[in-house]
Amino acid sequence: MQQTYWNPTMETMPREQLRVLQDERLRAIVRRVYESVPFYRHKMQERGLTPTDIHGVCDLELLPFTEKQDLRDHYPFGLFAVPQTEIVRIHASSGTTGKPSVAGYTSGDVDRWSEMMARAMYCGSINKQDIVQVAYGYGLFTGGLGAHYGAERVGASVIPMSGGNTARQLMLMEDFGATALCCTPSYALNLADALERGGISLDRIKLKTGIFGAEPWTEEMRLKIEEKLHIDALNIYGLSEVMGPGVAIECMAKNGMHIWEDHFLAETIDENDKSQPYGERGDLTFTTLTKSGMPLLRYRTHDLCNLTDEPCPCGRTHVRMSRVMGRTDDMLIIRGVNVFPSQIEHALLQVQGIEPHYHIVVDRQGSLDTIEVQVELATSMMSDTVRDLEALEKKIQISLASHALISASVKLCQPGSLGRSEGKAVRVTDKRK
Ligand code: DLL
Repeated sequence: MQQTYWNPTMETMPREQLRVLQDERLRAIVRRVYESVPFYRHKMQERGLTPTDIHGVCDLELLPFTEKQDLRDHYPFGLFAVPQTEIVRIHASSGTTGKPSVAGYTSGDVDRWSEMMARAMYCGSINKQDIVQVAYGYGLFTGGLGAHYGAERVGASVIPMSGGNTARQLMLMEDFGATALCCTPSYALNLADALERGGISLDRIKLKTGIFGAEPWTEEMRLKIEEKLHIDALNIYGLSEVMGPGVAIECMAKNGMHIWEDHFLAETIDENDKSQPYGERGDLTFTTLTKSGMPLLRYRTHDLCNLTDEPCPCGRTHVRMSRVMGRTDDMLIIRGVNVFPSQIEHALLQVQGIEPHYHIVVDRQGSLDTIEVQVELATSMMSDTVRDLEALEKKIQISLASHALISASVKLCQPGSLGRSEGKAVRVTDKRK
């Protein structure tokens, strides 16, 4: 596989050498948080630990976990490891209710983040020849500015669109000749549909790559987007507490996202809080090795995935994480069956005749949970008879039963009738809550 690396030394570093670097960086970060963040000093003291007990990655399991609640308890700046005068940027997690979790960045952090996003751009073969349309939201959300700085770092021309205003997005995409698009996968699909609806032919669009993330999506959704836009669609992962987009990104092998392990130590943790071997699904947990504004020890993301260190054809040596299967707090329990919205997406996209626009409504009748899956018909199905549509409904139910193990009622909706997202899609209404 033909690949150009942004930072070949780091991206292809032999794993033994990477481990030596991680050991060194881990010792340094533990010392720093012990000295400058009272929360971590107390947590370590409770465990009878001092920084000299941590010799390297082999001692990682001795360290305490950090939960989102810890960030909330120390809202807004209580976990910062530097004086406020050193902080040049503040971001906060998405979420509309309650206090957000806040992250502070020093100029060094912003520089390292841009470098990691530049690596991500190169993973998608995006370079100074490219025109990058950033349709992630700009603001407290890290998507817009994260992608922006990375695209600028590789010398691309950036169109800082932010999210929304679909008609204008399409006009400028065409007029400016955007070759790369950064947004959520659900918004990419909306843009693709709007192109189709507007009768804009794909020859007028120069897109070749999409860098999509910030929400769970399936392999089937990738194929749909690639087919509709004629692009390579790559998955990018990140979270504001740890950095923002670019913690991990797929290369053109499209087989898992490389986690930049010179900056982050990743583990997956099981229900008993034990670190698991590669290959086992668990709660993705990060220790930041180089962050200076707000370093984190063993931060529990609650994103479920597995890790692999199998060699990748692209030549990068950093471990890969699988797609996020769901978050522990996204999991729906329907009559005792655990199901993630992404399993429902997977089941739906096995069936021909519908579009990947769907919404899940969970309710309770008496003591019984009910689940309705609303999904849009493909325009080509609109002329079908009632009997054909009933047959389609049945097919979807069977697919849901076999792929997601749920018995759901299915509501077929008119094309374009379900709400569209401009950022992260909201897939579920749970009326039981
Ligand atoms: O979503 C950062 C980001 C921006 C990532 C743009 C990628 C692209 P938060 O708003 O803090 O940050 O949300 C983080 O989003 O814990 C996951 O649950 C979810 N998430 C992010 N990327 C992916 C992905 C940004 N590729 C939370 N697949 C994370 C699945 C994702 N879920």
